[in-house]
Amino acid sequence: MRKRIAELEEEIAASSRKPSLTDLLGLLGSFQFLCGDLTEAKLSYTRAVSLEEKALGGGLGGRKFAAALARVTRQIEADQTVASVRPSSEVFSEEPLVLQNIERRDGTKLGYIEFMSEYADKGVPVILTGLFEAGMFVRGAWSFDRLQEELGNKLIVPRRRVEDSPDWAHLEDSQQTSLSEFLEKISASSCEDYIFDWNLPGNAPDLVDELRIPKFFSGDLLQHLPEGSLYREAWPSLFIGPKGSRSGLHIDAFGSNFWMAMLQGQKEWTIFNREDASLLGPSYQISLDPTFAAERDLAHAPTGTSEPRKHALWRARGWRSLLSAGEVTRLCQGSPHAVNNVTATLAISANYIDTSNLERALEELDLIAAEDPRAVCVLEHLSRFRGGKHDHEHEKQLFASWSEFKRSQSKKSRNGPLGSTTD
Ligand SMILES: O=C(O)CCC(=O)C(=O)O
Ligand SMILES: [Fe+2]
Repeated sequence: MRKRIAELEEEIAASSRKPSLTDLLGLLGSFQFLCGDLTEAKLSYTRAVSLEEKALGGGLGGRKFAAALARVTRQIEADQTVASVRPSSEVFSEEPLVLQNIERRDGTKLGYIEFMSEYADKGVPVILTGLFEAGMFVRGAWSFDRLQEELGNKLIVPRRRVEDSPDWAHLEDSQQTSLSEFLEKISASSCEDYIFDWNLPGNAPDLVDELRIPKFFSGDLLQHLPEGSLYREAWPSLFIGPKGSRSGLHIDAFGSNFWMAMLQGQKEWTIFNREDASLLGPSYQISLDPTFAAERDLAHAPTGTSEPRKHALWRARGWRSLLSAGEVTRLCQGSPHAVNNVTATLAISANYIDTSNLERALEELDLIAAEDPRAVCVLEHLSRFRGGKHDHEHEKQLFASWSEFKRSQSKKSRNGPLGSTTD
């Protein structure tokens, strides 16, 4: 709450002009939201948004309060769901938290269409095996030694877990360090920092060139965007975590799907059903990407599947499994998840959009574009792919080379929307 008040103070200090009625309504909405007066906050934001819309005449950008209205609306819906399933007698239920294992499938035998219908469309996570052996990395999977050799002198700002942080996944920036120094510290187990989502295409283009993208993810629609667009060059990214480091419960941004390939060590993944996100006590006070009240319980009972539920929020259904070196996991948009590094780990991952999450991603991008002009272009380009079907083309090749992944998609985008191509 203090962070949000500080932001509001900054906004006021930076504004040299007299506030308009729209700004005043927006500000009033923010304070009502902070005080928990959600119905009133929604009314204030609704009025601010309708004044904004009148002033803008239908443009996509410059809608300062559209995201705020969406946040408070989501908060009201989530709170109603929690209230409807939480009679007070159940608050300290002793029922165990039961989570299923994430299903493992041989990635060399699973068809693209089955992958899309059984996992992507149903919101079910999966662990794919056999992809490393089949050549996902042209020169063999990367090791700590290889990274030390190739990237040792790169400077990186790792993240650090802060229990009460309102930030995404409870991670905040730590001290800058060289990769070499970081690797020394994690092998000596004297480190709480976590290299998290460090951009590889920009920092290690030669390494990325060795990567082959499995057919399950090669239909990434972000690759159809003009070169340099927001999100297009952001992934894959690198994760190096010491034993015991952790990312808190979160949902990935902009309605994106996610894959992670595990190069070294083991991570414990806990994933909740996306329909049950409200049961985990989300707060949308700071951002469209919520923090969760259930994070605290999860962080203190991260292993095993039979600890008692701390409260009825634990009715949420989900999965928990160890992801080991040589395996690749894939997660659907909207699924809350938390990850615990059981050993020191090395992994790469990407967020992406395909036909399974396009509609959802467009909804989120519309809200992001309201404030961020770079997202307007993403939204406009991706809207052209609406209505596309899962593309059988992806059955043909197990992997796309890195250059095919980047180039072929931009070539296709010149041919028009998915479904209108004849290939
Ligand atoms: O490996 C991790 O810590 C989780 C990564 C993750 O969930 C993300 O980047 O969104
Ligand atoms: Fe995530």
